[in-house]
Amino acid sequence: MYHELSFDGRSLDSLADFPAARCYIDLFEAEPWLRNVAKPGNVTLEKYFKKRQAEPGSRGRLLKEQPHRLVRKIATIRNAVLNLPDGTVVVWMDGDCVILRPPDAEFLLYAREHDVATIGRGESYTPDDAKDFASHWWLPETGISTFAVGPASQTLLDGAKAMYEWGVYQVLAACYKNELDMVSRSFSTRAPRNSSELMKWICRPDILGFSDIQVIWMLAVGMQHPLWAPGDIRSLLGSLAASTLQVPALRVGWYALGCWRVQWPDDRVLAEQMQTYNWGRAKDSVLCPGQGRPGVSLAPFNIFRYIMHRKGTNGVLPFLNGKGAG
Ligand SMILES: [Mn+2]
Repeated sequence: MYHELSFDGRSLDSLADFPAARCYIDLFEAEPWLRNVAKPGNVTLEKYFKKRQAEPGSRGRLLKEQPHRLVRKIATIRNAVLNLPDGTVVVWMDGDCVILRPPDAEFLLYAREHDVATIGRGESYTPDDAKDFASHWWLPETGISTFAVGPASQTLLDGAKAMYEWGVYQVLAACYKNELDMVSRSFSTRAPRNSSELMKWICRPDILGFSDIQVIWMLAVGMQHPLWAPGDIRSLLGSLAASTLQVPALRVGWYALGCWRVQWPDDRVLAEQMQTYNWGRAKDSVLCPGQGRPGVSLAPFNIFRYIMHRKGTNGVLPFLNGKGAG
């Protein structure tokens, strides 16, 4: 069990609440770099938000506490992925997830065959003319993510750490250095056709940022885009891009959460859970098993058969007010 007692300044006695855990890892002791990022007033983060908030139309959409909080999720996953034997499957579930079934052979096979896999959100985020690029525009919903431990997933998580420490800021600095003016207004729905257009896309405030969704997108999707091939963008991002690009063929998988009724019409457990499921923004962008395209790996099953990401309502952890952050 990961805990944050040293950061909270609380004693180990509090762990008596969780007697079932086999071992206890203090996240801030196991990942010492975390203290600096999670600390309010971090200089790099302050510089980032100062730049972003000066952009026209920033409308307070930048949550300043986001990196301090969400980096803990990345640090926890990284600690597991960097310390477990190769081939181990690490499953991340947000506190607003519920487990419907234990992982079985089908689930584990898919998870093991992909360095990283998360829920995919499809079409509504895909540029109008980029349907054939498919997953280059899918948005990860990282409430449920799996990692197959090995050099590729370990490099990915090192990249995620770097993104929080300096990478996101460095990318933004590169955006400004390129005089990509009107960064916040470049909401083209046309797919980038060259590295300069891709850079513009990547500078968008909804694409580049400190939510774990944005960080994982950048590393697992954005930087895997063919337009990142050796060229000016690569040199702009320096060692961050270089280290992630060195991962030979990061195997990215996507979990589907649509069409559950078609696939498992008699699944009562799932049907019951789905009645209370809050689709929210998901309803227009879910993918169904079997919707994969050439070069895109979409899991052959609905992830909700095993785990449901309830997005903001009580899951394995109750939220005090019944509402979480999603
Ligand atoms: Mn969640």
